[in-house]
Parts: sequence; C-alpha cells; structure tokens
Amino acid sequence: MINRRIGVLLGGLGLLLAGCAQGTPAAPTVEPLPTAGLTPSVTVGDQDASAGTVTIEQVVATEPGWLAIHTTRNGAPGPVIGQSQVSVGSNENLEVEIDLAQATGQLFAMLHLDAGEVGEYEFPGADVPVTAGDQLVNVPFNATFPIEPSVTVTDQDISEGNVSIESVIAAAPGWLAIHISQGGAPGPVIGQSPVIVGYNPEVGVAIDLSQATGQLFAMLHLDEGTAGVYEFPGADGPVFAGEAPVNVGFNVTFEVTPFVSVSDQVLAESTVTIDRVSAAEAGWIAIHIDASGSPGPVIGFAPVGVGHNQNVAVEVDGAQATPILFAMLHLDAGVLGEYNFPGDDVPIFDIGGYIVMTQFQLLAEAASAGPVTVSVVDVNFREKEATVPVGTTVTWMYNATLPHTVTSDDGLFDSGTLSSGGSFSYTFDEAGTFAYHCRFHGGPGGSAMAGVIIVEEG
Ligand SMILES: [Cu+2]
Repeated sequence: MINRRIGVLLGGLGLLLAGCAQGTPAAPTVEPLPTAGLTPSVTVGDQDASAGTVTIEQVVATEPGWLAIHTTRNGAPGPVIGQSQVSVGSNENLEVEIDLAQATGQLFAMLHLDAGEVGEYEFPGADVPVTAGDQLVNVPFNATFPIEPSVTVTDQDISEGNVSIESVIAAAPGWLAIHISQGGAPGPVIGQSPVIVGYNPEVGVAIDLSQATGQLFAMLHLDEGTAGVYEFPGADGPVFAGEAPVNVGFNVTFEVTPFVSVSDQVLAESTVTIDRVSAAEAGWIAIHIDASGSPGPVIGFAPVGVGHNQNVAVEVDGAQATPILFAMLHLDAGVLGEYNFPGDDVPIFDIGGYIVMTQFQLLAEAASAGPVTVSVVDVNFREKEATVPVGTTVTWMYNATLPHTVTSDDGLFDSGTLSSGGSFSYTFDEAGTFAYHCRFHGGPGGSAMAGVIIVEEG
C-alpha cells in the first residue's frame, strides 16, 4: 500500500519535471499542482437524518480521502458510523450513509486520509484524520432522527461499586439512574450517570454499594432542571415510553456481611420497623420475644432480599410482645417464600459464629415533654421531622454502619462525625424550625439525608 502513495507522489513530481522540461531557461513556468491554494475544510449544518443519511455541504480535500461521520463520546468524536470517499478539490453535497442505531444527536464530520488500500476505509488504521496546521478538519453538527428510548443491561457482579450498562438510547439529554429494589419495585437511587441524545454504549455508573440490593433497576431519567445536575426527587423525573417508565431490572452479586440494626421504638399498629437488614442470601427477619434474656418464640417475620434492606416493617402479635425483643436473620432455605421455622429456615451465623441478631426495646408512648430520640440510620434520619415543646432535649442515636453527622443548617449545632455507639444531644430553648443535615450524605435545605425539629411554645 505504501507503493501506491509513492506512485501518486511520483506522478506529481513527473508533472513538475515535465513543466520544467518544457519551459525556457529564462522563465521557467511550473504547472500548479491541483491542490495548490486549497485548504482542507468541511462545511456542514444541522439537519434531519431520519432517512439514514447526512448531507455534507462541502468538503475540500488536498488528497484523496474520506469524510467520516463520528458519534459523540464523552463530548469528543467517538466511533465512526458512516463514511464517503472524497476526491481532491471541492466535493459538494456529499451524502454519507450512517448507522442510525448507533447515532448520537451530535455528530462530527471529519476528513480522513485514504492512506492505506485505496478506496477502502481503514480506520482505526492507515486512514488517519487529516490535519491542517495542528487542527483536525472536523465540524460538529446536530442531527435529528426518530429515537425510541431504551436501556440494555445484563446481570453482573458489582463488588467494585460500579454498574455497567450495555447501552442507553435517549431522546433527550438525561440520566441513567440505578434504583435499589423495594418490595420488587424501584426504590431510592444509589447512583447515576449522564446520557446524551442517541446511542450511549457502555455507560458506567458508580453506586453506593452500602445500599445496594440483589436486584437493581436501571432507569432513564430526564435532565429537566438545572442541566448537568441530577435533581431527583425533583425535576429530573423518569422518562416514559407510553405508560411505563424506561426501566430494566437486573440481578447483581456483591459481598454482603449479614447485619441487623434496630432502634428502640414504640409498637405502632402491631408493627416494628427494622432500620437495616443486610443479607447475603434471601431470608427472613424474625422477631423473637424475650425468654429470660435470650430469644424465645417468633411473633412476626418479614422477607428480606439479598443486599441491604432498609426500614423493613414486620407485623407482630402485639399481645405476645415482651419489653425486649430480638430481630434475627433467618435463611429462606425450605419452601421459597414460606417461613419454615422451626424447620429449614434456620438462623444465619456471622463469620464469628454468632447468630446475626440484635435486641431492642419497646418503648411506652413517648411522653410529650420527655426527651426525644432521632435514630441516625444509613442513610437517613428515621424521624425526619419531630415536633417538640420548648426546652426539649433531642438525642440523635447512631444506629448505622456509615459515618454521619448531625449538622444544623444555621450553624447552631454540629455533632462532628458519629460512629459506632455514638449519640448527640441538643436542647432547644426557643421556638422555631430548626433544619439540620448530614454533612456526608445530605445538605442544607432538606437535601437528601436531612431532618427538621419544630420547636413549639409549651
Ligand atoms: Cu450521613
């Protein structure tokens, strides 16, 4: 293939030599090369590409080459989805067939050399982009074409804290958000990545593994509010295709350390709430009554999925409840979805050989003037809003695995980093509304992990 290029060069040289030979010694005239005075350029405007072609108004080339249509990848020219040959000189209204299935809303029209096998597009390879000065001859433009939003994702291991989405096709700029599963349906979001109009291959999403569930949902969201800022809950709602959101469930594997965390609580409507249950296998959270300091018979149970389950409600037989209860993790080993205990659904043991359980207290109805407790869980304040009389001391009890803070929006108080077994108290001596947040997982103004204490005149 090198020979062919040399051939072209020699041909040019031959022209030059011929010119010299014919001229008189006094005034040698040189036949101009066909490319003399030409600067490589591309002229293209925004257009409708619904027919699967784009039209390039003009391509000026100084060597035989290609006009290649690149997609957008990370804001720069990405893979090529179509190309047409261009000849030396001006090529007008050049039609280029493109692969709409892989097209992006923004495309790049780029001039390439035909440096390898002539007439064969070799890129990546010999047919590298043309440079004029130190610039590529490359013009971005917008193309419109019919787009059906879709998400393609397969089951995968997410131990590294990343989800990999095979492809996302979006009709507008948006987000690919990873939702955890709550009762088999999409729950809170644990990570998101921006997507552009058209085809987005291999979208990587960093997620909060400490909140992951064994089933996740990859859902397409709009970018409706501030561009480039993920606002959900808020402006950036899901994209709908007809009635249903563009949403695909998939299964993930990752390492989970079995764990149960419960706050002391008032028994409300025969239901206890378990702050967090982390399970490596599908199982049950069972509430055992207190039999002389150790777990006795079970008075209620609820299914837990693989991964991190938060705020699991368990209906119990209130008449049998003891002041101290045990929340214990059991396997779902017998008939799936059926609680077989005593039987196959035995308790789960941790690495240390201990049953995965925790005990908690049932509190009497909270006296209105007494101290008030807010449970700090991963990653929220369980009582997001509490109304208390003036003079009340509020205590935030750490009942989580991640570090958190209790930080006043107005700089009134700050717990510093709370960790295992920690708590923080503040006495509210004046009426008013006092917003606070976690510095790691929330922000002022009620953003994410945040809460409010409303203090009323006694
Ligand atoms: Cu936090």
